[in-house]
Amino acid sequence: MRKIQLAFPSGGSKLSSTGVLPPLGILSLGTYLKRAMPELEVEVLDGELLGDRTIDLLDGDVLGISTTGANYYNGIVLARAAKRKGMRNVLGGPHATVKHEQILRRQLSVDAVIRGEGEKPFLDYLRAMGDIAALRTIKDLSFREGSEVVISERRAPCELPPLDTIPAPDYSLLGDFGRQYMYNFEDHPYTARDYTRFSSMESQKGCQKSVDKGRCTFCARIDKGLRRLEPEEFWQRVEASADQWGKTMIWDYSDSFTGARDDWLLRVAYERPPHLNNVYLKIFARADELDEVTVDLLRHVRVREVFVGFESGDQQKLESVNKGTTLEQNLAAVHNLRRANIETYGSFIYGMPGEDARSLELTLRHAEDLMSVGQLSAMGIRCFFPLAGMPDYQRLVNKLRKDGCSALADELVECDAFDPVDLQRLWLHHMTNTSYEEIRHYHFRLMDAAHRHDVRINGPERLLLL
Ligand code: B12
Ligand code: SF4
Repeated sequence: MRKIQLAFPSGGSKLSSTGVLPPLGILSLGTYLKRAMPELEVEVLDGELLGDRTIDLLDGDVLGISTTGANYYNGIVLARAAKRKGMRNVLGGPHATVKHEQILRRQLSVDAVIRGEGEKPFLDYLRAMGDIAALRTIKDLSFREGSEVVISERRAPCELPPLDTIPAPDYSLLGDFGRQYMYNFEDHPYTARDYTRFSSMESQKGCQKSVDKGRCTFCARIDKGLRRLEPEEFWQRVEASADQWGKTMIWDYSDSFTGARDDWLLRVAYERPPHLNNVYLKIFARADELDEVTVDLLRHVRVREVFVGFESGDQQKLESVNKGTTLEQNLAAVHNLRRANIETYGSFIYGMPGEDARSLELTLRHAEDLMSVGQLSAMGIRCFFPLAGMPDYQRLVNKLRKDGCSALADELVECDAFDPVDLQRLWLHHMTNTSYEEIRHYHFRLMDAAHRHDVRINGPERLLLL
């Protein structure tokens, strides 16, 4: 084996970070493989940046494809093209982790699927390729052997490596295309605010809330437990990503940054190197964690923007998806953030279970209250997207059966993927008491309110994953 290529297919909504931040999952994977097998040529291809050109660039021995529920179909187009060129295809990422068996049964272009965190099992797979007995011993691997699909056992959370041992991503794996991200950043809103670099990292894997109170039913995350970088390693990685001559924004993808119940955040705040005074962070956090003390620590860490999932303005709807937050906590969170001069990016979902005109009205009012009390930089709102792996995907299957649509329910279970927009429409039809038209009507009203408050908001074209 001479060369391995890792691709993130395009798909889903185009956001301001699309084509500006490279895909961290396959960069991390590629860095790990290159370090373990230095003789191997490793290339990372971002379909969000390259579009249809990705296919022309396929020329390795193995293609690793990173899948979500939104980009899976484009991933299969890549896999078929790669197969025609004689490559071996391995899928990974959140979608393939859940639908591994169905994928291997239905897609002959796919040779194997790795479930969950890919670094170690992918390396083991590359080393064992062709040796069926060795392949069978690799945990978190599914592959086809003749007409049989072999599914190995899953790694227990305690078998996963400490985060500090997974190397920071090596951006040189992007080759010449790496420069394109910098050119695209010139049109990003952060450039107008004097940032000279925008980068991403992941300091924590897992979600403490799902450990303590169970997962939100609309969440499709695949990691278990909670692991973090040591604060010293955290700051070393921040420093390595920073532009020492300019102003840097780093988006930490940990979900949530403020979730740990111990003193991790305190240590991170305490150990901040004073010379990194022009490096700022954007993070994900939950409203119930953003009390005054925590927000003060965020200010010390130099967090500038916090992405908070408010989801709905109807308390009953929040409870129906096991969100674990209250409307009062939402208001307190934006208030505390504002006092610390930290902006909030507010995220909402239309089409909660049982959503109707009344709950949409409550969401509209709550969003207005949040804009009045807080310092909102923007709001992002989508229609509910039930993805395989979410508890709500199973809820939809159950409801379809109850509504007499058993064939459709079976198809959702047995398929390797379902068209994303059809899924959204099915959900609205069977799980809510509203319609896409009514949602659009409320969205236009919310857009008016956002414009009055001078808060950026997505247009209606982003409500569905068209
Ligand atoms: C950052 C992010 C984004 C960014 C991506 C920017 C970029 N260029 O990377 C943006 C904002 C654009 C985005 C968009 C979307 N996202 Co998003 N996003 C995330 C987030 C927060 C972090 C992802 C990440 O980089 N993690 C860090 C890396 C190191 O981990 P990783 O990506 O999971 O990769 C590891 C494993 O998955 C695996 N792996 C991944 N790929 C591969 C490939 C191979 C071959 C192998 C072997 C292994 C492997 O190994 C990797 C290393 O350990 C996750 C939630 C989370 N915290 O994971 C959601 C998440 C991935 N997103 C999700 C969704 C739904 C979306 C959207 C559909 C939203 C929308 N409505 O449009 C779009 C789809 C985009 C697309 N093209 O498919 C879901 C996916 C669920 C699913 N089943 O598909 C997640 C899990 C959120 C959630 N809670 O449900 N997203
Ligand atoms: S949506 Fe966020 S808080 Fe809820 S379970 Fe998923 S990662 Fe945790």
